[in-house]
Amino acid sequence: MNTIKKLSLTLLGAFTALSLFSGVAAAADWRAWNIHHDGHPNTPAMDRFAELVNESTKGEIKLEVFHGGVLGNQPDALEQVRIGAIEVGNFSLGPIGPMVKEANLVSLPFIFKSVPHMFRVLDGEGGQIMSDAMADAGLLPLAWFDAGARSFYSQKAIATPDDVKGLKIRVMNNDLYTKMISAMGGNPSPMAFSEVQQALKTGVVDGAENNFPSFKNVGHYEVTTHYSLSEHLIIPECICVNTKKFNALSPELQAAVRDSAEKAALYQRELWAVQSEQARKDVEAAGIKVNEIADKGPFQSAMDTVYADYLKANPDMKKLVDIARATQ
Ligand code: GTR
Repeated sequence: MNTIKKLSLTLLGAFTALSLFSGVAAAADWRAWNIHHDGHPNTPAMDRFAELVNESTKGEIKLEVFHGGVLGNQPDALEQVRIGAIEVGNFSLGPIGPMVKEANLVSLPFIFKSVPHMFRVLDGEGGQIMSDAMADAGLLPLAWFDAGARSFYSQKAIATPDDVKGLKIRVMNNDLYTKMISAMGGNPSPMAFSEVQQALKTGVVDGAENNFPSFKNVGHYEVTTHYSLSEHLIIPECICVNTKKFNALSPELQAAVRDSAEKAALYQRELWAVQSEQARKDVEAAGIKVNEIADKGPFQSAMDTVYADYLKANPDMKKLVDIARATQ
């Protein structure tokens, strides 16, 4: 071994001993993924999360949020968090379903009666089962965000499932959504969120489905004419952290990170309530025709085969479906 190597090994040893015995943990740089841009409620909520983490851990965790999906599309970013290449993110549970079976509960169309009903399920036994399974898969949920309900938009009003017949509809990556569209006679087209505006504009797809803030924020309303309130999916979102990195923190740091996420989620829900109303007003003012669907019964009945096939292939999911249905 040459002298320089020996010297550097000695220095390294001394440094390790020093940091082990000084009791000072090294500061960790954490990156957070966010798909949204300015003008969407989740962006300031994620900024608030970072501020709270940085303050409450006194800089022991330095969290930086990367907005606008610059760290990759959602399925890729989820894999990155699972392996710990990105520490944390604001994710929809939609694309988590293909990775964590239990999380797919929320992707069954019309499983929840309303957003408050969804939160009651998440806060109960059903939410615990989902959280445990997500944590086992490397995606530990720290808090839940509101993402309202998803409805269809296209160049025509949709009032019955028949109106979806023959339409090419963009969906997120999840077999349940392709089956949902096929059950209405439409042609599902799974695609990354970042590609949807162009696909709508060029007619690669005839329509898509989302909540008002996303419909507005990335300009889908500029390239469609009608938003039809089918509200077929109520999908929560999480602040999810890499399980191993979270579990490796001291109990104090874990509490600080969890508390920061919970506070950021409360803030997000407040912002959501105001800004989703505002997004609807804004797109209407820009010329979008919004149609209510008084009777959602035909959409719900069209999902009978989706449920039957899904529960046949995944009989163990019946327990969660029953829990959701029994939750008042
Ligand atoms: C949004 C959601 C995003 C993403 C997007 C999509 O409502 O907040 O995480 O899932 O929908 O449709 O891909």
